[in-house]
Amino acid sequence: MRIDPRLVQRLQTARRVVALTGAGISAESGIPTFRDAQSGLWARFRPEELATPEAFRRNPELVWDWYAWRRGLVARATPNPGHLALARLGTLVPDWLLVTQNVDGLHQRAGSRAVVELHGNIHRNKCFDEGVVVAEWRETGERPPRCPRCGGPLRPDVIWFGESLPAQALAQAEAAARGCQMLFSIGTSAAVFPAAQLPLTALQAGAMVVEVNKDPTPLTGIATFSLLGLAGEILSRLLEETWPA
Ligand code: BV8
Repeated sequence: MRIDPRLVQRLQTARRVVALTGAGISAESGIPTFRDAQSGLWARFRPEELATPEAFRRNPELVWDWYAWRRGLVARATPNPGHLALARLGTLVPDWLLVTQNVDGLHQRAGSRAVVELHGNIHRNKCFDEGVVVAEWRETGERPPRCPRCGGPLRPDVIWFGESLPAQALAQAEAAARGCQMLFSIGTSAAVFPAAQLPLTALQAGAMVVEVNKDPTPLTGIATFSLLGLAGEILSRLLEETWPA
């Protein structure tokens, strides 16, 4: 499927561009999305049931082990052409901001700078009771490990359902969505708020909104352009058509 020349021309001339990514950008790196049926031991759990403070209070060891399993997947994964195309676009667009819902850190490993992580990062842990990041603790084999200061259980430093997003990151993403000329919504089901509000904010501010997604989403019918397919292929082709190597 050809990319509309109006989209290419806009990207060539735009100064302020935002890219919002979701789990779909990491799917081609072998990391299951929230909607994918989880594999193996985790097949019987839905992410929405595990990514909550209630789930952690009810069964901290289960939630800790789920994140440990996901950390293992991320450690074995490498950035894919979609991550790499976005990193390259970040060097070509004058005022570029990459906002991600993902917690896997693959954008940073692909070379993207100034990544706004709306939902935290799976590689950081914090004390469940104090809320402060904990980088080192005594490994006793207990899962979850204990905070070295207060003895409370450690938890991943990610934003769970029902938890507020980091105020500074959200404010930066919202300001960028209001002020941009173009916003890409990539690999996300556009169903979880407040992240899913960002493309709507950009639309209302008069920006061109481009969806790049494998399946239709609530955004598909209202985006300026919706490119259905794999992010790795589409973003690589877009980069090539906009700035031929
Ligand atoms: C909040 C981090 C204020 C953790 C995540 C009732 C009670 C409480 C809250 C709510 C409520 N009703 C609504 C809410 C708000 C709630 C919400 O939006 N719920 C939804 C389900 C309706 N939001 C929140 O709770 C947020 N906080 O509102 O605080 C508050 C406080 C108290 C009470 C009320 C409100 C916090 C939300 C953040 C949760 N944390 N992740 C972790 O990673 O473990 S969310 C997680 O799911 C992701 O980060 C992402 O944001 C979201 C959706 O996942 P996606 O990234 O979109 O992935 P998904 O699998 O859904 O889709 C992948 C897409 O990629 C698909 O469309 C697929 O087609 C496509 N794809 C696949 N492969 C490819 C591809 N596309 C291209 N190429 C490919 N190769």
